[in-house]
Amino acid sequence: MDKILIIGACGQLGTELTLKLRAMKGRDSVVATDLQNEPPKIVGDGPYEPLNILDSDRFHEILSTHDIKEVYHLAAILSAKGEDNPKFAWKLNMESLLTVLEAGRNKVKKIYWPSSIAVFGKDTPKENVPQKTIMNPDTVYGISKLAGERWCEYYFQKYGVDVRSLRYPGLIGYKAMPGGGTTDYAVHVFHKAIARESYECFIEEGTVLPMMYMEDAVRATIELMEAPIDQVKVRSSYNLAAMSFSPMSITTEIRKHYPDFKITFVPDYRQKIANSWPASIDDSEARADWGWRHEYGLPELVETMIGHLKDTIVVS
Ligand code: NAD
Ligand code: AKB
Repeated sequence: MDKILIIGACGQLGTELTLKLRAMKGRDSVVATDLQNEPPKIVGDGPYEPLNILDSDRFHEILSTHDIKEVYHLAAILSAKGEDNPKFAWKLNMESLLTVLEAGRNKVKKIYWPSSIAVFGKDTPKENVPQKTIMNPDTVYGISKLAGERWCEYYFQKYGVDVRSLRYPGLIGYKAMPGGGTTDYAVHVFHKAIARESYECFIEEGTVLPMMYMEDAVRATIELMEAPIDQVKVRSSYNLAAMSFSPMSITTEIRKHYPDFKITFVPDYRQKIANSWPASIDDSEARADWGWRHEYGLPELVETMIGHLKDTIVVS
């Protein structure tokens, strides 16, 4: 079996993708890497190498040592954190992608690199955003994701690099905390409700954004990576969708389980980012090309998140 390398394996998505790929392909077939010297316990069961992906010599050393054939490159600075240090966000998000794409011209046979709804901006239609539309992102994160999509298509067209990509909505899971995005509120809100604490939400109550339960996102990723090559027709990045909701609509759903849950809305700089993103996405090309189907809507998401978190969070 071809060996897989995951870059950014200890993050919100990487944790769950590493666990799923190891369960499917065997723990020794999946080498997890991230900045830290030791992985957290949850991803600890299998090979792990510390890697700063800006160190391309170290990346190539790991590729050779483990004879890696597939790379999932997840390391990035996300939308909110990116605005603190735009130059560094650009450097990490772009340099690392080019390092990985170059490896795709040699030994690596297949690459996965995620894009985001952040590629869209305030000139993009708000509802049912089609695959091809006006983009004009407003954040350094969105600009880097859009440029990244262009690089992916370029490396596919020019060098035949088999790089595949999805434009994820906000991802919500219970195994790892989010790492500096605008949609992070949709994870934090569960932790507060279950701890019986009130939550001060940094996004306005009525702002609707596209979202997805992590299990759907991980399944979409693996399905795209395992699709026959002739079914992968979009070589920039596929639109991907499951549900859309606002802070108030997720609160209403959570209150079915925790009727006393209190939330206040104190928008900060992340509101402007949220305002620039669409409310809903048309993912019909992913559905037609490689059979994408989401499984979780808002009620299923809320029930599943609470079901998993309620025994692990201390009630205050
Ligand atoms: P995260 O911030 O939780 O995880 C990123 C990981 O990358 C972290 O563990 C971090 O330590 C690691 N990392 C940072 N700098 C690194 C470096 N120089 N070298 C190696 N590793 C480094 O992010 P995430 O939410 O897991 O996102 C993963 C990918 O999915 C990103 O590319 C992100 O843009 C994309 N994405 C995520 C979401 C979401 O809602 N989580 C939505 C759309 C797209
Ligand atoms: C963020 O909010 O930055 C991410 C994303 C949608 O890319 N969750």
